[in-house]
Amino acid sequence: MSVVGIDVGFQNCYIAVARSGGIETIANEYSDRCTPACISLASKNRTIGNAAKSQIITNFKNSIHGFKKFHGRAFDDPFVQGEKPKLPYSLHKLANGSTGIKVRYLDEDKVFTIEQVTGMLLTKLKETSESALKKPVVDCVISVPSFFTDSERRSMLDATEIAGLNCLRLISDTTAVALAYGIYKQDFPSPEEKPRNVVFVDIGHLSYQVSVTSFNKGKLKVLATAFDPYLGGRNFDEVLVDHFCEEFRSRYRLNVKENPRALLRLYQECEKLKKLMSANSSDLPLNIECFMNDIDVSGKLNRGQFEDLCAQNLMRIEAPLKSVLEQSKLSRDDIYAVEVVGGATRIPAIKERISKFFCKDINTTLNADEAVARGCALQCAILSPAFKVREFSITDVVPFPITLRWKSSTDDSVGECEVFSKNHAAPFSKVITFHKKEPFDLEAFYNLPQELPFPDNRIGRFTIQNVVPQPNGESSKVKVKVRVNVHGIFSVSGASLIEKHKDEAEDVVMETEPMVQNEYSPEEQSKMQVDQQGQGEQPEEGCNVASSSKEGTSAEQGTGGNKPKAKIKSVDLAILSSTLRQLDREMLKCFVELEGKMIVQDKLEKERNDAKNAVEEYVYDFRDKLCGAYEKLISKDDNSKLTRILEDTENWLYEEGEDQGKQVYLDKLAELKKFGQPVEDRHKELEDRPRAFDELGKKI
Ligand code: ATP
Ligand code: K
Ligand code: MG
Repeated sequence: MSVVGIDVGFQNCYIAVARSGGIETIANEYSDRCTPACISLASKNRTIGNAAKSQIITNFKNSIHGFKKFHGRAFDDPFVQGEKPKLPYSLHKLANGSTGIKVRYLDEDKVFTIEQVTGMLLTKLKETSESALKKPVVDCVISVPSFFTDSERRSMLDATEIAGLNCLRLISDTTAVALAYGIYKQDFPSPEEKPRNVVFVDIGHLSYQVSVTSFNKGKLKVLATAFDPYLGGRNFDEVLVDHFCEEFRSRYRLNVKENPRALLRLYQECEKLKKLMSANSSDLPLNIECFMNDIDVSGKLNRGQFEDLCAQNLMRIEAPLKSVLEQSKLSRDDIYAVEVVGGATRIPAIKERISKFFCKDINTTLNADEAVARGCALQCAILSPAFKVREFSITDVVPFPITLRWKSSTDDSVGECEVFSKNHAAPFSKVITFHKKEPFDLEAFYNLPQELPFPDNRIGRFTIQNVVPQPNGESSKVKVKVRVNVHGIFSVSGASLIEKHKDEAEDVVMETEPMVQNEYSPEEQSKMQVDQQGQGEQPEEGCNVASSSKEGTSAEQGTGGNKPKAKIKSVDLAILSSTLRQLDREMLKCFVELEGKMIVQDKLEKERNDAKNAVEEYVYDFRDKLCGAYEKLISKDDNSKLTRILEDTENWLYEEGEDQGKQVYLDKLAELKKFGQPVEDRHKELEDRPRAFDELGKKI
């Protein structure tokens, strides 16, 4: 079984694998450990990663980047609408209201769902892992921002399925970093001692995330998370772009924002300038040749000026830091260390703000780019039976409180219960008891919409089916199991009806329970019985995905099994779930198939191109030799005859041979070799002869 962790960044993706020697970040075919989150579509194939990034400007309408935040989002979402004018490619509203991406592919207009697009990226990352590990990769752990909501997480999981991956866990970026930080440390306080609290900060290209995590020997527990989902390196690029757009308008009369290609180039140059400024405080130049209307542009800026321009962004650094301290009720003195990762934390002004806030030096002991991927690989290793890792328990938090709502079956009232509070431990399951005579709906939603980086606070509707009254006409006791699973996704994972049998004595325990009423009305809400399955410290899942087989647990388990079992029979009830913007399962199957077809198409196109390149290379190589090594081996006539054949082939490659099938090129190469091989053989023979003499000489 492969053990792979993937950091799917808004801009940059990293892969780490566990090998016997430990965790290693792996490089792609460009010897680059970073694979850009970029996909370029064309008339014959798609390119993904580094090759796609280099096409961002030439093929700008069909090069997709910056798409991670479209997961689980409605097309009408204000964030999506805000991004639309900034994007060189087009967005498209899908039938279910989700965000699709419209491109030209295989000479047709095509709309891809966001799951398909991320699926393409994951296909590439899967292939990269497979060539590093030299075996198929299926199981993996993937990181998501800690503030991803249910629909975003489900959408990401669908993308992994499209790429043929089996995601064992979606883990928060900052939790992955905490794991990478903690697993090898030997000096944590023992479990009964006061834990060691560490703050983790990850500022990437799009987002800013903070967590405060407590460590004891063998375990980590996230205490709180906070975030600014729309503050990242990109905001700092934008400030520079705006600054130079203004400058170029007055100095060169150029309207850069009207020219997508020029704007993309300016973004790239500004990002480079920003990175240079992290290491250099003097004036730095920005030069772009032939920028627009054949005009060369230039400008300069220093770090001080840059920081002035970015004052608004820098002011936003403090709030999430303050928030995690408030939420965890810790003071600055309780914080043992502050560890920062993510590319944008290299900006000196950002580091200064963080350090100033905590009144301590910040640590950069972790690899800022690779820590998330390494943490993911470690989590995958922990989950993998094939890999031996140190025992380490990971408890994450629920970032947004979740509430269930249901209608009364007797009147118009509505019942509500917050089933997971903010920063509740996750993964976690709970059992809630209802008294019902008929099937009923539970609606799950995030009850603090103002905290949500998302305008839609719905999670989904869960219908508990097949509920019937007791034989005597009374309401039945229905136990509903709700949980936040290993991916941080909420679900109603099981329901059972408790049957009482006539001939048996009344179940006293049940009678004395606080809620023998027919149903929960809002007033009775406080009496709502929420049985927590004792797993605060030790999540039931134990981070083990296989435990999904525990779905539909019987009621006894939920109530501690303290009742005489013989009197109660529990019948599992079917649950119909419909979650927000869930991709249709049949559709998902189609996408899996389609991805497979595109992979084949890319492979065929690559083989075709390789065959064409082989012809081209042969022509150049042979021509060189005709003027060099082969010159003395053949007559002048033969030489000019061969030269002509090569010239014809070269012309053919530019004309009707420009776009042929693979076989045509293979045939062409074979034909050329018919002429070339005899010469090559003679050359080889002549080369070998003196060598043979030499070797003979040595023996004598
Ligand atoms: P996200 O975590 O938001 O999904 P990501 O993981 O793709 O995004 P990172 O790779 O962590 O993001 O960081 C990329 C950002 O860091 C870019 O904005 C990049 O310009 C910036 N960055 C990288 N190096 C430096 C540097 N030396 N100075 C300033 N910024 C830098
Ligand atoms: K990254
Ligand atoms: Mg990141």
